[in-house]
Amino acid sequence: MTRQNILVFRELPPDQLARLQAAHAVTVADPKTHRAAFDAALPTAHGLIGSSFPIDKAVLDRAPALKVVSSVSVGVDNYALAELHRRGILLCHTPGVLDETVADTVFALLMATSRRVVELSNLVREGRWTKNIGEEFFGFDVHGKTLGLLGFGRIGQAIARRAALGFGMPVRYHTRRPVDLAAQAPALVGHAEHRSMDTLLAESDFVVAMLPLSDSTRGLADAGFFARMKRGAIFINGGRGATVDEAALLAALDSGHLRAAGLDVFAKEPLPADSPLRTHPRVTPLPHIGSATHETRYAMNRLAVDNLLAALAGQRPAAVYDTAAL
Ligand code: 8YV
Repeated sequence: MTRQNILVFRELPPDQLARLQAAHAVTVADPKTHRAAFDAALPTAHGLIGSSFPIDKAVLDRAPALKVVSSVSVGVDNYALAELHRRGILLCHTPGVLDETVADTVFALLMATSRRVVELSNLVREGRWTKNIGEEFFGFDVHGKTLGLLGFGRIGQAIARRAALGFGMPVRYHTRRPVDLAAQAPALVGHAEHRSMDTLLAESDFVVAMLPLSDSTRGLADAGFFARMKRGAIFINGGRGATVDEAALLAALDSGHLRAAGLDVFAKEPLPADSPLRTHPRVTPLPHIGSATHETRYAMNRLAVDNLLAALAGQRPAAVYDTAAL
């Protein structure tokens, strides 16, 4: 196999970097910190690997030799899909290996918002626990409540399993087409039911958005969406921040219509210091840690390296994203 040029644009675990260096000429340059080195390596790069940086038309225009982009993420909203498709450049990603970890993160947000975990832990930390906890600090049960899921792919189904089988929660999900549970998720047969968006919003005590970012999901959770949610319900976002109109979310919280919100993703990341979502008393914000465990990030990096090595060897990578499916 001919040695080709690889540009690594986000740090890899040393042993995974070594796998690439054993087979190819590798440049490591994170554009956020080493822009000049990144730009200098682009014109001769055959393969890119990394995440959290927009690989848009401008970047692709300066990479004429590029054959494959291997993203260390399941989400592909950082990539110019139509341009990649038009240029015949392969896009690989890392689905599957992070499903359970992201589902755990979403459940942590569900529990933290409903039981006010962060707020009450801070009460203890700040020495304000001076007498038995009274009603003003009570939370609301999670078990037995109705969970509404927007997006019912692998991660959505992992969340549904936790809810239905672990917490006795009736699950409602909304997707463009009902899922054949018997074939795709037999464990959820009898536990998860498809609903129209309006019915799901009206029925659910928790609404969890696990949506990829696309033209059809951008700003989907707007004022009308929140108004159609049940009074006192909790909103969780574990997908992409830009699927939510954050001003509408704040208004729904401030009006008291929504009880709370748990957010792992934001329209702008890192969340700007002046964002009211950062300090809102009924918002539990997290710094996009959905997949951020040692085990899962390592598995994502290993799969991304597998994908890249296979593509550069002319073999079919394990996880190719269909850039024609716009
Ligand atoms: C990534 C994610 O870590 O996989 C995704 O789509 O959102 C996270 O798991 C993140 O994209 C990396 O920046």
